[in-house]
Amino acid sequence: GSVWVRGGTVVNADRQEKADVLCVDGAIAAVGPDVAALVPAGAQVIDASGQFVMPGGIDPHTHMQLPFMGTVTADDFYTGTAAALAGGTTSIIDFVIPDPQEPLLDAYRKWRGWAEKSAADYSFHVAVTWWSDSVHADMGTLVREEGINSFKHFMAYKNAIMCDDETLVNSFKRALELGAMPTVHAENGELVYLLQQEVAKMGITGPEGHPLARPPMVEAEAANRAIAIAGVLGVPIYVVHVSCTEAAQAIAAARARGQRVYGEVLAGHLVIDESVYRDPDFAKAAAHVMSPPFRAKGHQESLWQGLQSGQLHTTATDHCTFCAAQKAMGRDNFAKIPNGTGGVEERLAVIWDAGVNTGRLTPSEFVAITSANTAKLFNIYPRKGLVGVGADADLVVWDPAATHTLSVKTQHSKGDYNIFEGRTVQGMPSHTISQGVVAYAQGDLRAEKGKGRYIKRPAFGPNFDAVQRRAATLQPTAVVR
Ligand code: DUC
Ligand code: ZN
Ligand code: ZN
Ligand code: ZN
Repeated sequence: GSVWVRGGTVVNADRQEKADVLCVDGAIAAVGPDVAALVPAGAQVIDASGQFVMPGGIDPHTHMQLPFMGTVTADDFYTGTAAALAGGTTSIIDFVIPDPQEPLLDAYRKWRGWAEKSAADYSFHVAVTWWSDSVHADMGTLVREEGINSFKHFMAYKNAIMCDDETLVNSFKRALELGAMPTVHAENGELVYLLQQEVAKMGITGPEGHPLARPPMVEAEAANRAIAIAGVLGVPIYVVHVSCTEAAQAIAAARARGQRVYGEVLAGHLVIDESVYRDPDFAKAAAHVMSPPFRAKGHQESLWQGLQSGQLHTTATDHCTFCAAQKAMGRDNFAKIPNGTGGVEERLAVIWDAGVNTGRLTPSEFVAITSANTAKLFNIYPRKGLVGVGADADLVVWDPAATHTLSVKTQHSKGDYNIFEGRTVQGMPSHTISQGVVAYAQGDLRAEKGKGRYIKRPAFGPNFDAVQRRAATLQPTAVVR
């Protein structure tokens, strides 16, 4: 089939132009001012006049169907990717999270099975939650045979999936050998564990205790430690969900020293502050429990400035929905509230409205931080992240005049709460095209179960040649200043 997106303004990370886009058999066949002569008979036509035509969003951080903290998230790979498509996001990178001692390849195969029902294209970061020779070997198999080029490390969640320094160091070194990107959830899990008990001793058992047990310095310590380890080894590093000024500063300082450090920001952290945890309604406060927590308002400006200055690179959601009944598991102890919030469907609209409409970001900068940068850092560019001939026909047709009030009542996610509830945004997708097929058209979601494909991401890491050279000369005593 073919789709002719007519009369819009094509926005890429590096250019904007008035152009039609012709999609044929899942790929972009032409981009230009006059593609009419190339359009096959019977092509579907979308009138994009007055609209922007951008690469579909890529959310580099989601957790569909995640078994976590004694329960499983509400959105599975079908409902979660369907919600993504409704919001203009055409690819996700989710996480395989092995239990400690579980072979990485076993966990990987399990997640591949769960993800078969995806409606949109997907890929995986694989978490390294423990260390052994078999983990070292499995990382090699995942990179060489399965198209995995990034490994996740949880520095929090003690007695569960937390990495100690031995695991971090060994896994980062292995990632360097393989040309893969290590990524970290940066929070000092020992401090969180201690502070959760201290806060409880003070008699605070409700969700207002959650941010008290996870202050910004807990995140900054872990970010600094991970960055230092990566710096000594000479491996690039990607810090997921940077939520506070102190962690953003750690990244900027390392980059100023010439280190390859990348930072991801969640849509929620850009616009929601910690006052939500003081809501007297347990359900509302608990619905916002995710880690790292929402912060005092001042941190939002640091995150925006990081994205504007290019010191922070990607935006994501950490989409990880739990319903009220699940959040109630922590009724008497905030530490037992399953951590996670939604957003895969709202990310683009929230960032457009709070970023582009306010003048913080240009439309091209918006494309960079919602799609192109992720494609580049995880080595799927320009197949993804670009409106260009030969790229996958994953597009969002964006109506900058459309307004919508975000709400649980209109969302497609199976979560029963919307952290952006009541926020009116201007700028919404009118159409989402996935693999050259219209998957969403003005309120009509046509997500198809199983249509999503597993996307392999070849190894290399940014500037991998230089990294390899550095690895070849790495001395055990080398210290990088
Ligand atoms: N944080 C969350 O809020 N949920 C899933 C995992 C995480 O790190
Ligand atoms: Zn090795
Ligand atoms: Zn995390
Ligand atoms: Zn996460």
